[in-house]
Amino acid sequence: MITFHNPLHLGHAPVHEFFRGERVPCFEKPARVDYVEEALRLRGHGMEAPDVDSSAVLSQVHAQRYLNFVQTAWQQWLALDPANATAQPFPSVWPVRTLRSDVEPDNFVARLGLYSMDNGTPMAAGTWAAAKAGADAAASAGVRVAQGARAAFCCTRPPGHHAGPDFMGGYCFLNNAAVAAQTLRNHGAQRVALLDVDYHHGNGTQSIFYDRADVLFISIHGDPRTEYPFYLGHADETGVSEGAGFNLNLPLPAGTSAATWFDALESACARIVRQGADALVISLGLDAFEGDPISKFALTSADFTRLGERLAGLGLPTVFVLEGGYAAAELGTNAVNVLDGFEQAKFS
Ligand code: Q9C
Ligand code: ZN
Repeated sequence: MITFHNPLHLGHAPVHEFFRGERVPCFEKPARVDYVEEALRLRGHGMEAPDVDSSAVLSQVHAQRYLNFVQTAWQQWLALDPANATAQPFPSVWPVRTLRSDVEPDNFVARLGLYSMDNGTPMAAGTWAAAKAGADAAASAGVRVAQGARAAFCCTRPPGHHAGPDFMGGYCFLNNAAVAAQTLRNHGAQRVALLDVDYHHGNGTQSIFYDRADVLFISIHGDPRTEYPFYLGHADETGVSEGAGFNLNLPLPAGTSAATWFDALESACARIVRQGADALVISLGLDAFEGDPISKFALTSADFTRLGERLAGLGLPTVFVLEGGYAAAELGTNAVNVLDGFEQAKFS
C-alpha cells in the first residue's frame, strides 16, 4: 500500500506522563512507529516522505490562534527559563464552565491550559515539527487518493483524533484524520465518511465536523461513561444544524468481545453505504487489541485482518491514518494486518 511516513516523528519524544498521580514513561513513544515501519518493510510495502504542505488545510480544521500557539509553545516554554529544555510543560488550570476562553492569558501555563483538554499530552522540543510533518503525511495521502489511488496509509505519530478545533489532548496536537478528510473534500470528493476505530472516542474529529453534512463522522469506542475522553462520545450526539444526522457514535462497554465489536462495525458500514460516500478516511487506532495496556476491548491480531477485509468491501478510495495503539511490539503486525486484509480482500 502507498505509505507516507513521518521523517520527523522522533523529535516528539516526551519522557513521562501522569498516571494516577505518578509520573510514568509515555505510552505514546517513538518505538511505536518503528515497529509499524519494520512490519511494513517485512511485508513489502514501500514508504515515501510527505510531499504536500498541510498549512492551508490545517487552517480549515483548526483555529489560527491555536496553530500559532502549538507552533511556538516550546520556544515560549524555553523563554520562561532556559533550564526548561530538560523539563516538560504541563497545564494545571483550565477555563471550564463560566470561565473565559476568548482572552489569551499572558501566563504561559494558563495559555497551555486554554489550549488543552487534559494534562496527558506532554510536549518536547520537536513536537511541532513532528505534528506538522504528520499532518503533511495525512494531506499527502489525501491528495494521492483524490488523484485515483485505491488507498494510502499515513504512518505517523503523534496521533491526532483527540485534537479539536482549538485544543490538544490525549497525546494529540494536530488532527491528521481531519486533515485527510478536508484534503479529499478540497480535491473533489463531495461526501467523505470518516470512521474512527480507535478504542477512544475521536472527540476532536467529531467536534471539527459536528455541524457539517459533507463529512460523516462515525466512531466505535469504549463507553465514555468509564473510558477516556469521558466528556464526549455518547450515542445521543448526532450532529447539529447542517450536520444533524451526520455523526454516529457506537459506544461499547469496556470488556466488549470481538463478535460484538464487529456487529458495531456492520452498523457503521451500513451508515457509510447510506451516505453514498465517495471517499473514506479511517482513524486507525489499534488499541482495540486484546493486549493493549490502557484499553479494554478484545480484538486479536487476526481480527485486524478481518477489519481490513470488511473495509475493502465498501469499495471506496480510502485513507488510513495511524492513531493510538500501545502494545508497541504488536502494533506493526496489527496495523499491517489491516492494510494487507484490505489489499487482499477478494471483493476489493
Ligand atoms: N496514562 C489515543 O489513543 N489517558 N489517545 C491514558 C494512561 C489518555 C489515548 C491514561 C489516553 C489517550 C490517541
Ligand atoms: Zn486510543
